[in-house]
Amino acid sequence: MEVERVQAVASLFLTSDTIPAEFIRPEKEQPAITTFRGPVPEIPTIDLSDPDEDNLAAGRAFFELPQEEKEDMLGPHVLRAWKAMETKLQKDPEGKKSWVDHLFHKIWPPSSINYAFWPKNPPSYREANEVYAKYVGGVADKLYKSLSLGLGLEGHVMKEASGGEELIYMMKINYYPPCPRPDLTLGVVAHTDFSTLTILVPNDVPGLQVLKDDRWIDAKYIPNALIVHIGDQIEILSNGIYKSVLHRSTVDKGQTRMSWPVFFEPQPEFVVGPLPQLVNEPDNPPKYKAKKFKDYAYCKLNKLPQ
Ligand SMILES: O=C(O)CCC(=O)C(=O)O
Ligand SMILES: [Fe+2]
Repeated sequence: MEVERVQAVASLFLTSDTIPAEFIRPEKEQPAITTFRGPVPEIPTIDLSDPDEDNLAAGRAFFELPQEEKEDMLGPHVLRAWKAMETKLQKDPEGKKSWVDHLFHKIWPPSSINYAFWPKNPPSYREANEVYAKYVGGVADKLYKSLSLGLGLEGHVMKEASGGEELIYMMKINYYPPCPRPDLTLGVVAHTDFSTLTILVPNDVPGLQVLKDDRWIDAKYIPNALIVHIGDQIEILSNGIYKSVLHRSTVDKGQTRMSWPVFFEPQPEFVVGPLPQLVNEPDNPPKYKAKKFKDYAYCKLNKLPQ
C-alpha cells in the first residue's frame, strides 16, 4: 500500500529552494509574515521533574527506519487507520497539507492499549513508553489537583470530571522533516487540543508557537521541560475560566523537529460539561453544552458547531 509521507516529499526537495504548492500556507498563516518578532512574554515554568529521555530516542528511531520497514511493521490495517486520520487532520478545506508525519497510540490505561499500533522497532520502544506513561500520569495528577484548587474546589474534582481512573493517555509522535522553505509552511496548523490537558516533550529544535494577545509568539525551548497545554475539555469544565491555548508549530530548514504530546482524554462515552459548582443562574450560566467526548471530537474534526 502506498502511503505518502512528508518525509518522502522532504527527501525529494532537500536541495531545492521550493516546496510543493499544497504545502504553501496562505499568507495570513505563513510563519515568516505572522510570527511576532518583538520582546515576548516568558511562558511560566514550574520545576516538577525530568522527562524520560529514552522515550525521545525510541520515538525518533522509529521514524528513521526505512519507509518499507515502518509500513511492514505496522501492518495494513494500522496503516489504513493512520492514513485516514492524517487525511482528516492534515488536509484543510483548501486542500493544503502540513509538513509533518505523525503516529497516534494509546499508552494508558493498560486495558485500552492495542500494541498493534505501537512500533515494534526499536525494541526499547515498548518499555520506554510504559515507563513514560506512569511518569506522565503522575505529572497530570498533580496538575489536575492544582487546577481544582485554583478554582476553589477540592483537589480530586478536576481529574474525576476529566474521566477519573478511566482517563485515556493518547500518545502522538510528530515528526517534522527538515524543510527548504520553513517560512512558507507550517507543521501543525493553528488549533486548540481536544483533550483535557496535553503534556508535550519536544526535541531541542524550537517550533512551537502560541497565540497571545493576537500575536504568534515562539515558545522558547527549555531543556528537560515539559510543555503543558490546557485543552478544550478543561475550558468547558471550568466554564471558560481556564482557556484552551491556541497553538501551532513551525518547521526548521536544516534539522528534524520532533514532539511527543500526550493527550489526556475522557473515554468516548464520558460526558463533559461545565462543573455544577461553577455554574449558577442568572450570574454564571453554563457557557458550553454538556456532551459525550466522542460527540465533541466528531464535531470538532468535521468542523461542525458544538
Ligand atoms: O509540535 C508541537 O510542538 C505541537 C504539536 C501539537 O500541537 C499537536 O500535535 O497537537
Ligand atoms: Fe496541539
